[in-house]
Amino acid sequence: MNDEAYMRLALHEAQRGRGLTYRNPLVGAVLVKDDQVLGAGHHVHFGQSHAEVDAFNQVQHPEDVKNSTLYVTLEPCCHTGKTPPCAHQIVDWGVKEVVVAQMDPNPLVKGQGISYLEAHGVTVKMGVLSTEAEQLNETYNFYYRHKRPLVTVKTAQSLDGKIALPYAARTYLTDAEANVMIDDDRAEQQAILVGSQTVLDDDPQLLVRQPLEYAPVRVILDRRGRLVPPLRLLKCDVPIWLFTTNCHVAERFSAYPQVRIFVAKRWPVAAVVQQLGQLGIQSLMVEGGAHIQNAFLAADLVDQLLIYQVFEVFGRLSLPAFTGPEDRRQKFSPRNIMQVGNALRILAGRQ
Ligand code: AOF
Ligand code: ZN
Repeated sequence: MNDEAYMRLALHEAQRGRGLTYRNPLVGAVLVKDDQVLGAGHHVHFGQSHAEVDAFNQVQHPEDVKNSTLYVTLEPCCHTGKTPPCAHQIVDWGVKEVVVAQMDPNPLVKGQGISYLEAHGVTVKMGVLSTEAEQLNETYNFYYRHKRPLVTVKTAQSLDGKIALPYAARTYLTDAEANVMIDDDRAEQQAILVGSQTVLDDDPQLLVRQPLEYAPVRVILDRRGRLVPPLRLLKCDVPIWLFTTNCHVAERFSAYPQVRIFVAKRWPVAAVVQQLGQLGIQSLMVEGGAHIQNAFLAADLVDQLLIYQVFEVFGRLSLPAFTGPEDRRQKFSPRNIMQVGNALRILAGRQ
């Protein structure tokens, strides 16, 4: 078999970590000698074995690894994180050649893993199926390249772009089937953000129905400090990060250890996104309301739009998906379009 075939196997292995690696990438590795697979592995879980080590652990006779070729979807690490550096172990095992799909954009690695291997006599071949490997960890790559989370603005809207009927307490647009998909979309995020008006109007919980080891952090933008307990948000322990300019807010929430308050003189959305990035958040879904969504557009911070379009027309007095003082025309390209329940689910990416 050729390099691409073994790398495809490594990419396939990587998928086995889906949903378990949290802020770490999905990584797969295959050890090969004399056209025989000695072992295949994946990054098992956040804080646990990296793919290279998992592959090594699958090998029946570890002495066979000497002079073998390692196919790995991400550059081997060279730092001590929660596990020891893979590059050092690869050299110790006597691997002859390492074929890498993608460089690790994490500044702790970023080429240093490759340099270490080469400096210790290991041949390194780069770029085999790099596009496929990049796609596997889109958010991880985006986060380290742009130093901020990938922002997705999600709306459920009518054909005329409205999100709520006038004077209604709460407008339900999507049906049960679409809501399951919306829940899956949420589950893939590390944080979800809404404004205080949405909390006041809907009293949402912002939870994911399926049990998750790392539920998305609930980010609330309450710049004026209008929210006061009790709130349904406070009924569970999933972290809430509340951004406000009102220094009295902290006292109000002192009985709720899951609430972390961020106080500053101003919180433009760009500063919130920056702060979330500093806290390690790689993906953020903005779920309303209309003013906040518009503020993200105006700040040029919408990387993806996720629209659930239902086949209804609401009319002129209903609330549009984006409202605010600033207008901005921005082009998006379709990434994925499908019908789910009563809605057309449109994922569009920034052009
Ligand atoms: C690899 N192989 O399978 C993965 C790598 O805290 P740690 O020790 O788990 O290190 C996490 C970092 O290691 C992560 O941010 C990324 O740079 C790299 N991930 N590297 O050689 C793997 N998952
Ligand atoms: Zn590693």
